[in-house]
Amino acid sequence: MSYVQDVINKVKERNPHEPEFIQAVTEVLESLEPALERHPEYEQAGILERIVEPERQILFRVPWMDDNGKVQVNRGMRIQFNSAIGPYKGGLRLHPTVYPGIIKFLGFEQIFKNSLTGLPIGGGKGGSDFDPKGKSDLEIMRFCQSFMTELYRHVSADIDVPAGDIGVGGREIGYLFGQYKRITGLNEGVLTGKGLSYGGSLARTEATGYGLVYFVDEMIQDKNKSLNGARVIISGSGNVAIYALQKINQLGGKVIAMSDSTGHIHDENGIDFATMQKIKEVERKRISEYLKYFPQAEYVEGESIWRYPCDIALPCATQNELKQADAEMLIAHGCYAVGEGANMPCTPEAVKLFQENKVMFAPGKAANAGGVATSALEMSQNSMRYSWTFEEVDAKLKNIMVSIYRNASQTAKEYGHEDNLVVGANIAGFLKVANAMVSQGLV
Ligand code: NDP
Ligand code: 2IT
Repeated sequence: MSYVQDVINKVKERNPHEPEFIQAVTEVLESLEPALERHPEYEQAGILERIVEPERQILFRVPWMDDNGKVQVNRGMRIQFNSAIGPYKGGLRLHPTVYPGIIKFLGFEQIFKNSLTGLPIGGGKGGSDFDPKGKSDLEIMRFCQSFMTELYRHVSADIDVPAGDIGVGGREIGYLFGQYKRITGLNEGVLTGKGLSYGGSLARTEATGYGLVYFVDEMIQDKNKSLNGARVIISGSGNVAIYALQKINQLGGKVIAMSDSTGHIHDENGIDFATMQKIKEVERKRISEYLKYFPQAEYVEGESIWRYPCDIALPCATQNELKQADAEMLIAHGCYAVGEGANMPCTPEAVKLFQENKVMFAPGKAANAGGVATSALEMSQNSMRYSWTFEEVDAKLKNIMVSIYRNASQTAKEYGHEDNLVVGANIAGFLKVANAMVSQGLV
């Protein structure tokens, strides 16, 4: 049995109740075969066995009081996966589906994504099964303060730097930061995605969505296609989706459908950025509200958002949201490119179909790396006690996304898998981390 298959089998045996983690590990490890053939020293050094095992997993109780004076208890966690190339870095997710298997899949992906950015950041992820939906501002604050009251002892600007993910945006980062500072007295860059008046970076809010579109733009231009006039479907309407919408509109494309966890809207005239931002980011309402402003749009529940003819599909909501049947519909309708704004939004069956049908496919760990890359730029600015302008950060972000595309594309070619960005991104991200682990000895 090959080294890779042996390690995958062990991961399945040791993590039997964590299907998302097994899925992420299988996808990455299987694509590394060509790199491991060239580097037999990695097996001797146990690199794969070490890289699939988090360096540290912290699980804790998060008690908080709701507005009725009743005590509620959630489960909090932070998984510090790999620090070979820098401090642990990755978001916090607040969603009822969170359990260690989800955080481990996200933390594992984050190792390779962070490596691809070219910046010195290791991989980590955290979160809680707390459901922010329908909670008051004060409940969110009490939860965040309680979460940080445990987490503070495990994080710092040089140890582990959390940020946002599903359910965590500027408001939550603000409460978490305030509590960290109150407990430790340290005014340091322990979190990214902070408000602009207390250490946040310009363009961090926009970065993941913008970066996704910069990546996809570079990828399709390589095949002589253009965003100008392209018809695009974006799933989700959160942080990533909203700013992907804005950038697509700026570059001359048209977004014809977007969704939230309740349903989706469809409008062949193209979706308006300012209205979407107001409904979903400012007012935190349901996406169906969009029809109040644009009555010609339609609102649909219980049907796939991938059913409309489009050129480009950008899944930006959550893991495994785009399945085989969705991929079949997209291909039948002539979709030629898919860019993963979310982490692992396409199932392995869907990815296989895209590749077999020559649909250009941008995997999440490359295409959505603009968020964490800009977080690393926020860390740099915090260390320097300095702020770059929006244009400076945006230009750096664009350069980083183009470099990630070229690196993944070039690596795929070098290892005999031309046009396969899954193989290219995984190998390129892996080599840097593996070499750092070898250099640092058995730790
Ligand atoms: P948000 O919480 O801002 O938005 C999430 C969006 O997806 C919302 O519209 C939400 O709907 C929808 N959604 C969430 N869960 C489900 C579900 N189970 N079924 C259907 N719809 C769902 O999160 P982000 O935009 O930050 O994150 C989206 C994805 O992007 C995640 O996979 C995240 O890991 C990834 N990502 C985020 C980065 C960032 O910088 N924020 C960076 C890189 C990746 P509703 O409004 O109804 O809740
Ligand atoms: O999945 C991700 O890359 C994020 N949620 C962003 C992480 C970060 O540290 O900015």
